[in-house]
Amino acid sequence: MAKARVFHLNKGLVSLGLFLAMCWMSTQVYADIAPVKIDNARLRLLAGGLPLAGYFTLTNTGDRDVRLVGAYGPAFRRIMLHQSKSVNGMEKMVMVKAITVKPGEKVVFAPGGYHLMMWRLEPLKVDQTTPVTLKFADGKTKTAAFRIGGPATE
Ligand SMILES: [Cu+2]
Repeated sequence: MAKARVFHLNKGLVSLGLFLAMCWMSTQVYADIAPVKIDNARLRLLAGGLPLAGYFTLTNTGDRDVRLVGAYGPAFRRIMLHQSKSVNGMEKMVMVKAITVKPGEKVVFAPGGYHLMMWRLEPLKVDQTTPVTLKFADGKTKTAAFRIGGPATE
């Protein structure tokens, strides 16, 4: 009887150990992914060497603020956060250091407002997709496939 009990205890410990190991592994995989949703991710491709504009909707699906601080992707030499503003009737672009999104809220990147300004490394073709990773202040990231559209992309 005593022997059987010890056996059960050990078995319990082994299961607990396995369970903890699995928890640890899943945290390792998911800890670096920001709790956000990226919808309608698209790029506006202009002719020549002009930088592209990146648009999307970013939703905070977590329970604390997220702070977007930058972006990068394998097809780009440089990506900056920009905002178009109308100043005295003139359209002007300004650099943005960070954008904070509160839990459950969203921020829209669209023509005339926030956008990614993207300098490409390689030629890109309309209707292809290319991955872009958004970078947050806490070091977490989220990657989405951005669909490449022509100059009329809105
Ligand atoms: Cu810009």
